Amino acid sequence: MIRALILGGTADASLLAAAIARAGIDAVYSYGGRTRAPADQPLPTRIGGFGGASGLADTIRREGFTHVIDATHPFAAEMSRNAVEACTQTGTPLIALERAPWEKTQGDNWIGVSDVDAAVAALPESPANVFLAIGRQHIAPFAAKPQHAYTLRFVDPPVAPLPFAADVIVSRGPFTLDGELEMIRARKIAWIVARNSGGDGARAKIDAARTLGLPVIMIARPELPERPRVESVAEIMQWLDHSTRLGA
Ligand code: 3Y8
Ligand code: NAP
Repeated sequence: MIRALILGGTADASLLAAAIARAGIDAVYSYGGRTRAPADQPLPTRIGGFGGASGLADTIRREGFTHVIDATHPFAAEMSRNAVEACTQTGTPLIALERAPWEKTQGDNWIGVSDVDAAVAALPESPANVFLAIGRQHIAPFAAKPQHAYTLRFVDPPVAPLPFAADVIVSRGPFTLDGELEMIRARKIAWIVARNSGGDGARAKIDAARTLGLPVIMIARPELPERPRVESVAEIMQWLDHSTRLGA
């Protein structure tokens, strides 16, 4: 009998939760607890960390999970690493639902960097209007270049003082091309810093940058350990169905 743990927190994870609920599969949806009011899910939901890989392994044993689906974000590297370790420790089948990275296309002006520090280094020295579309958790390094006029975008209003002067847009996304074009034009944004998240929820700013011929400093995804990965909900449902037939 399947009892699945979904490590969620993304648009794809929400689509997966709906499919699993429709199929009547016993499952629990897990949020990391990063936002004040995460979207409701059609499954029993837990919020907060497990306490590292060992805590996740204990949860798998205690709750009797037979399958783990890592549907977290490509930049949620620690969670993904812990899932690989915990599922190895407990011998639990694991699969990742991971969308493909965005590919540079005709007209894109991308500056590829490996991490946030390299993104700061890639910004010009002369003052510019810069849009940091990388959330709340990793903005501190930009304090090294306070000469820029920064626009940030958070899911929730900031609770702590910002490490540098900035204007904060509070918006959860998914975002639209028209909305991004309007915001970028209104603020005369000249540089955009983004992560290569993939998916549709965050890509409107990339399309807007191409339309306006703006440079995008694109932060590459972190390396993740090997684990089975698919890009569609349908493939996850086949994986679960296959496990059922094998009596896993
Ligand atoms: C808590 C769940 C849905 C899910 C929506 C997707 C799309 C919109 C785009 C920009 C980029 C960013 C950020 C972003 C996007 C979707 C998706 C996606 C990027 C929620 C959610 C949770 C989070 C956590 C949050 C992070 C932050 C990152 C904002 C819910 C809304 C920048 C990623 O304030 C914080 O602490 C926020 C933290 C991790 C990255 C960061 O380091 O700040 N996501 N985002 C999940 C949990 O607790 O487990 O609140 O309902 C989910 C979504 N965020 O149902 O349609 O699927 O990617 N999320 C990035 O791409 O760089 C915004 O502004 O252009
Ligand atoms: P992270 O840095 O990889 O994980 C840090 C710790 O947060 C994990 O070790 C775990 O704590 C806890 N955690 C993370 N995701 C969890 C989940 N789904 N359920 C339970 N605990 C979780 O994670 P992150 O980048 O902060 O992302 C947190 C959440 O936001 C994830 O659900 C992710 O899908 C979502 N999200 C992230 C981004 C992004 O840009 N990173 C974008 C969109 C959505 P313990 O070690 O205590 O178990």
